[in-house]
Amino acid sequence: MKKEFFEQVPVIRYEGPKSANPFAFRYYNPDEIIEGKPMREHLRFGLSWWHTMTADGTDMFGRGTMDKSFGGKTAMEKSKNRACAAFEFMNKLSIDWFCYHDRDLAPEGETLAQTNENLDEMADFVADLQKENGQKVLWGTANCFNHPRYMHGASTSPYADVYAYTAAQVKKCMEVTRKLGGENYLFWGGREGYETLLNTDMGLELDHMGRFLRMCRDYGRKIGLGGVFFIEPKPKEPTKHQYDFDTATVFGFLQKYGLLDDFRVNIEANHATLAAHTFQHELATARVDGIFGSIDANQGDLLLGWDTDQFPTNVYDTTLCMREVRKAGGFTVGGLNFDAKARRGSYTPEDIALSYIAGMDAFAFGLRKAIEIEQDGTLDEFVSNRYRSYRETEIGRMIENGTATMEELEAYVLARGEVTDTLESGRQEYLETVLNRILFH
Ligand code: XLS
Ligand code: CA
Ligand code: CA
Repeated sequence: MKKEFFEQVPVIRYEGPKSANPFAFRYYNPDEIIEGKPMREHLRFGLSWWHTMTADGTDMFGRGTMDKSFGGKTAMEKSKNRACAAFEFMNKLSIDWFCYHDRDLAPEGETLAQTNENLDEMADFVADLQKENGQKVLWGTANCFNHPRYMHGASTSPYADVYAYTAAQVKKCMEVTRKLGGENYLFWGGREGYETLLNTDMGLELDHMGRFLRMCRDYGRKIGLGGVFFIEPKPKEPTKHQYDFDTATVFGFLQKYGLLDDFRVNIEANHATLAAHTFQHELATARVDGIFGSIDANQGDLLLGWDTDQFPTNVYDTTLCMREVRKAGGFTVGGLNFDAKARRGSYTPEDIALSYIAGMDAFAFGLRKAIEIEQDGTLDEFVSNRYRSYRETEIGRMIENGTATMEELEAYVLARGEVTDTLESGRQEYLETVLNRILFH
């Protein structure tokens, strides 16, 4: 008989909003058809291998509180048991996707060749589990930030040998991701950034990173990685100033280095707040710039100024997020990867399931409410009406279609006089009440 790793966790089913069963979904009903497709396809939930299968609660002040060996004794045995446990967990929670770093899947060896062998063995193992269970890779990525060789950065390291090592590691990770049928491939900046300009040539480092990503794209396409390359913005941590600060910064970078056709952003909620933006702002920026790709679903704590990667339960955020996702045309390539971990004190295997249920239900609630907001129409009508002078007046139409000149605008205002009388209230508090009415009826 197949070994069960999460014995304490039953198969999680939808029981509706009134259910008080902790091991049930109240809003996520995976196969419920909404607008012609099942909820699971609207939300495309993903499991993060690192937080879920390997991270043991170690933090800056203390050792691990969770046993993530899943009964394995050697490093490879642990990796294999983790993989079996991951698929069991995804099956029990109706999760269809997963994301990983190369080093989450397999342990590092003494040499790169040995490390690659371990990774190949694990890739075959995981590929078999995929065949048996059906889950797919939303994205893979290389961990080019943990090892001491990356202390000064990876593709932005001042040392050419480290740049070369980074390329070798990413090459292998792309090949593995291709083997596992990965839809997309991700670059999170890791240590691509700096602490002080006293020792840093920023222009050179950015050029190296741009060149590196072009090389990765070309190699990825060459081996048949057909999806999207994601960049995940983050403003700080581990470096003081990360080069991929936020979505707007990444957009400028992609433009400058000619990467816009192949790259989009993977937006993480906690990184948005670290950049002093709302999650919604980052999503809206990506939509407006045409580079919305995928989401790392989590939330930070505004009283703790670091990357806490908590499971998302704030329904205002999940609703406004799903509203943006829908405005961007839904998830066409990406999904909602839970880059989130149970708190260090929530150390039992049940807590992992309860955390995922909390996050999945918060986003399922958000999806349902985002649709209700559209059906209600009040917010969309308000915004549209606010800009009506660009449609309904002659001068507005001239501005809108780009024909108005400075001279014409000056002549218009000289003839019309003061314009303050045209302004209306922004009605922010009323609109917040509209949102509450829809969320909590
Ligand atoms: C770290 C990032 C990282 C990426 C994948 O802050 O969130 O986990 O998502 O490397
Ligand atoms: Ca992330
Ligand atoms: Ca994070």
